[in-house]
Amino acid sequence: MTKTIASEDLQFNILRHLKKSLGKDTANATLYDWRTSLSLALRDLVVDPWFQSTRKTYEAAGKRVYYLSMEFLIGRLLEDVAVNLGAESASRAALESLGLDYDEVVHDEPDAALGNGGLGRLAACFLDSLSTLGIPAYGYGIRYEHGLFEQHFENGRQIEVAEGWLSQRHTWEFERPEVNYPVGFGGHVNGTWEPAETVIANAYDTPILGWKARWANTLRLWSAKPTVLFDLGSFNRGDLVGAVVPEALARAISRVLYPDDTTEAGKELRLKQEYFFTSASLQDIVRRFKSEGFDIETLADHVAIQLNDTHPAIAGPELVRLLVDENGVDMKRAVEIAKACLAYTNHTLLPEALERWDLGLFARTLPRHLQIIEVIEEEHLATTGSHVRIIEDHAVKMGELAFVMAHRVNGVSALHSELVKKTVFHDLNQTYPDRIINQTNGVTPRRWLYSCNPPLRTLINKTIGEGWVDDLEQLNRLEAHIADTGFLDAFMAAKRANKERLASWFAEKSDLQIDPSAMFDVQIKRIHEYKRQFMNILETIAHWNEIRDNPNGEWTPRLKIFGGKAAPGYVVAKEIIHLINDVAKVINADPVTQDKLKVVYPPNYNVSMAEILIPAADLSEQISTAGKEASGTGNMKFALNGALTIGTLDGANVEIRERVGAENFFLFGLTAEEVVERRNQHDYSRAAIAASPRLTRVLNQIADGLFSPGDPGRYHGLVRLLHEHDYFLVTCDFDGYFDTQRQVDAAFVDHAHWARMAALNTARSGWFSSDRTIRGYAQDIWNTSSLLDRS
Ligand code: F58
Repeated sequence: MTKTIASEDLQFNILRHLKKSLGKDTANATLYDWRTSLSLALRDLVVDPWFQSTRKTYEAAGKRVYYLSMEFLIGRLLEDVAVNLGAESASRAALESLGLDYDEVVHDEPDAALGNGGLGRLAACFLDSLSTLGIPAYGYGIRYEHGLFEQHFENGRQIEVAEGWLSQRHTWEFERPEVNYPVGFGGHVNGTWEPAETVIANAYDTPILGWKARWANTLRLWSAKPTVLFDLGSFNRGDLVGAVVPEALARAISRVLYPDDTTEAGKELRLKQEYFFTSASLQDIVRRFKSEGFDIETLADHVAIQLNDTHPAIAGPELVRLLVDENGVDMKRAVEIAKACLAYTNHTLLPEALERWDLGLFARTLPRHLQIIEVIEEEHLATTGSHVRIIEDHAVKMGELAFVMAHRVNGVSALHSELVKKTVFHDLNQTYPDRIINQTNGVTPRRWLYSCNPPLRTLINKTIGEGWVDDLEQLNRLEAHIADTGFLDAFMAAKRANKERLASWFAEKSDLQIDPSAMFDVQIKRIHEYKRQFMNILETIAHWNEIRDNPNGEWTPRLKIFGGKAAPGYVVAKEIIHLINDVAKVINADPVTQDKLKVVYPPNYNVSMAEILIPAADLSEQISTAGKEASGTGNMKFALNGALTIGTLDGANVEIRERVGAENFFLFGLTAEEVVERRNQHDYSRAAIAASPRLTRVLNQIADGLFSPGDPGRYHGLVRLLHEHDYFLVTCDFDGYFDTQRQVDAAFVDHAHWARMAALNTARSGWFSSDRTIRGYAQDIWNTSSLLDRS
């Protein structure tokens, strides 16, 4: 339980750390020094709850959850820790008395961006919920030296620059030089595996504190080190570069987060990264299990391993290898034990995103694992009569491997889980009919409402108390106030305050003047064709045309906000970014539409930017081609913060709409089934373009170079794509989207009604807490429970 933290004590400890840990005095301390000192002072307070949780876990001798993920998109931690400790106001006061501003100090922290997007952020939300719920758990991943690249725009084009979060001290982690494991690659199997190359995985632990500091789990990230630090022989022979080569090769494994898997080059390194962290994690898990004196036969009673997508799917054969080769378990039994421990979460239906490794590469890198996979495959084929192979077409199929080796496979929204059964794993689902289940994603209310939205948090606390923070469904108590105009006014005043905060943020970063009374219409996510940022910008142009055609009409002022990065090798996504920036330039300079329409695209969208944008949004764009977005989690964050959604029946949009009410959601577009049917129609995109004068006009304007006057051919490729291969049906959904946007315009100016719809979105989004999701995993997959004593 939290003790009240006195600001005087905190101030004392900040000054102590400044002097004793950083060797600085107040006269020459920088913002970095103050932030680090505050972080260390707060970190001191995390250690006791962390130790207590570990002690209780050992005493209970029950099951631990191990969440294996290539990505943890954490963002900043300082505010998170302050909030969970109940030390926010003490920190504010302590800094103030030192002449410092808390918000400025907190915002100085770089994001830990060890992830690409939704999948990595989900892992971070899950860690938060596991700790809040008091479920003993470890997150396991890679301590990348460079997280997700920084995005810059040069003349509207995306440029990638290496990110360097570790160039500063990362205050939250504890290095564990004594916790290290060898990880081998290549070589031969002569009875036993003799790897050709070995690197060392070295652990770094970050405590993850739950709400009210009742519990803390550990995020253990692995860093790759060489077995021999330095080749002194080469050095002494004068080969100065050769002397550091082994070190450089080993360290390359944890050097950088893969921003995509679209390039051939570096694939081998990616496979090595996956095996590296999976092997180290499993060695650590088995070591911990054995240290408690349990019989290896009972592993699955103590260990639940969740695979976050296929990236750690090598865990199946690796666990079997550890059991057979290092613990003398019989092969058949080892496969059984491994299956009982493992479960797999699928996050995508895009076939190109399901990993497959070239057989030659796989055999060269992991020869022993290939043998084990052959045994697994043989057993699967022989015992079930299934024809689905794991090794096929000269490739190892990691989705199939993960599926066969898991006792449960889950999708991440109701629609997605059904589509997983019908499409990617259709045949395996027939063979193992009870294996696929659903666990709809969720988001942590601590970060995504309590911390990022102080005005709304204050209003909610005043209205229903603070119980919602770890019991989010309590938000439904707000519904009792929905007819109270005082409450609705206060709700919209909170929104307004967030919009003003965002407007000043924009003013600081650019010379753009933003009117906070305009509708803030936001699409923030990775740039991908299926997410259809392209459709959004086409609609923006169409709307601009209509305003120009009738400049004295009653137009609802709108600010279109885009944010997101494209994978460096994804050419079409990068062209879409360029187009959005080019369109923004033209529209923002147009005196006719000046106060009616603006387009902004702040570069380098990340977790911290989301924390400013989401609370300020009026409209949330969730417009993917139905059947393509597995779930979405941004969609939940927006609804929770009182934005209305314009969206398709895709991913978790379906469940959001069911919960907030169809009348509080702007629906358009083809359904997943209609999408499949439409694709079978001849020349569907040309037909859709021909049937829409509005879209035809926009495409002609782009093709004529209206937005790229010096380079009129710049977007011919994109325009042609829509005519010839509009796989994501932008053309077919365009008119429906445009018309629905006009309904949004009309609704927005009815302030009272909009306020009611917005407040209902917040009141009815409680189910989308990641606490609910984690309870589902604990019950349906892991068979674990909370160790919190709720006294
Ligand atoms: C996302 N996947 C889904 N993948 O697209 C999204 O619908 C879902 O809400 C989210 O997972 C959480 O379930 C996703 O983010 C990746 O980032 C891959 C990482 C590895 C490289 C390829 C992209």
